Amino acid sequence: MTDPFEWWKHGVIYQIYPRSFYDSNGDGVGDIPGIIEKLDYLSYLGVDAIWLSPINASPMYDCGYDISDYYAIDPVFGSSSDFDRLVDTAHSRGIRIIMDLVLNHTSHLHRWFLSSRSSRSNPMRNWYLWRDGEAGRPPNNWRSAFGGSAWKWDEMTCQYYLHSFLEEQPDLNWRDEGLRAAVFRMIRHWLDRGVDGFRLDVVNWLIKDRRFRNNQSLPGIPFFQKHRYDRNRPETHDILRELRLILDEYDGRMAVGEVFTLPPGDPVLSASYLGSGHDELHLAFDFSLMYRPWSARRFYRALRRWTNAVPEDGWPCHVLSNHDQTRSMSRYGREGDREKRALVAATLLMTIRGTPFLYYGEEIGMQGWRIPRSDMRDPLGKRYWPLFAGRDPARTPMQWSPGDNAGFSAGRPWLPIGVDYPRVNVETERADRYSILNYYRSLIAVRRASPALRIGSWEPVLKGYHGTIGYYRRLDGETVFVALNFTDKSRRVHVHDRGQWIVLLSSHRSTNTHFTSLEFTLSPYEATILKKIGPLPRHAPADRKI
Ligand code: ISL
Repeated sequence: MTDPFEWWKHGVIYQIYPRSFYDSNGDGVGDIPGIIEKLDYLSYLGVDAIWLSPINASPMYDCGYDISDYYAIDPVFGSSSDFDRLVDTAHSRGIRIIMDLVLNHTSHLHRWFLSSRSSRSNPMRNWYLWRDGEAGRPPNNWRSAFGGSAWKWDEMTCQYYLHSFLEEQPDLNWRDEGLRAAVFRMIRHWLDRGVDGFRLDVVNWLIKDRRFRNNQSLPGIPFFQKHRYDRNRPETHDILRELRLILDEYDGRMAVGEVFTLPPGDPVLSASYLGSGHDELHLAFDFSLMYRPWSARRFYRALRRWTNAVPEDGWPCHVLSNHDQTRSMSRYGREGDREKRALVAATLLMTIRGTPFLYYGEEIGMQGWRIPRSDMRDPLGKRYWPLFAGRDPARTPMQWSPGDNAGFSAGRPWLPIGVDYPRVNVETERADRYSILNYYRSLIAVRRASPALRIGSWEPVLKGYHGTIGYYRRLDGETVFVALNFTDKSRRVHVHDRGQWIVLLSSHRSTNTHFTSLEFTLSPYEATILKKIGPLPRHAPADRKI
């Protein structure tokens, strides 16, 4: 039986970057009424929940990851009542809402920071991290993730404040009881308004070393440092335990944390934020797959490590793309093989044990396109141009139709539309039986109908050698077998398991095709999901091959 309170285990979670989803009022920026209009589409796709990147009031120095009022909705996205309408309408369709919670920092224009900054004796002074410098230099060697020192000198009170990202994003001081209480009050506010869960931004950075010790940096390369004292401090777990107690007071609410690490990722660290599996985060992102090149062996190993790291009572989740990374189509793809690889990756994402997170546009095969400097909006891209294209390519507007502006907006879109929109768009793909969109939709439907795929065991048998991954998913009497060919060559599958199988879904075969063994040839880039329908009947020749 599916426990409705555990929807976050069973369901598919779809990430919406609100600026880019659908613009209902022609100002070029996606908005909440636009999301409401597209709930039909999300029901058609079959997702169970949506995670919204930040929609709170913000001066948008970091596209909303710099919040100036946690209680308000930014007018560019709509009103407070639009948000309530979104929650109600989504709920009436069985779609849950996950909000982004940015708790490591606020905007420099948040009233907490304005107070904190106003004087050394302000009651909110300690809500942020203020320090004296050392002989005219910053208090220590910590670096901002976006480059440069993480400390900013403030003339007003002649001290430095810490900012792990932009200087417009001062870090909060989670050791302060008053700050903690204020944040937890705000969290209850959104839970009371019916929000089903939260995605916690850089959750592993919340607490900093009490003594502000220097990080070790490599000689001669100060920007390459081990973040021992400004990230992953042990006290972070206390905060998560407190948060979990609050969430547990409500039915069916969840938290997923962004445990940010650089490549190659750190599954053991990510899993540590799940605690015992019951007392910290419900889910934690591990970016290993996102950081792996296209290789069955590398993917298999990353999955194995991640699966082994998750505590027995915990639950994994998987993600191939998000608003900070190059889209999977562009990352894994190779000219000519792009779409084929996308189907293999999609099949893996939707059939592996753990909750899949699907980034908007992946289901139609959107790619990242280089954005001209004059159109760039991401502060990182502007800072590092031309060395780094920034994060805008992964944030271009959703491609709805072959019409003007890909049907995203009646005005000028905030970012240019991907050049392939006449072909890669929802309307065209809905009508094409063989589109990526229809494949995703079928995958989600197959997953929904199969308890083994949703919550069954994961038993790998083809472990990435020769470019294939194959695994069983089992629950009670149900057995599913998934075979994935990562290569552009045919590959033979030999698994000794006699029985009758039917194809639930395949990138290359018709649904319901009958197999009498798991000995068959996978076409180049074939992804096939089989379901066992029983033993071989007595009269069938046991060695008949397909
Ligand atoms: O985006 C990155 C590099 O391309 C990452 O270093 C990113 O900063 C990291 O994943 C943390 O991301 C989160 O917090 C940031 C925000 O800019 C990102 O959009 C968000 O996902 C600061 O809030």
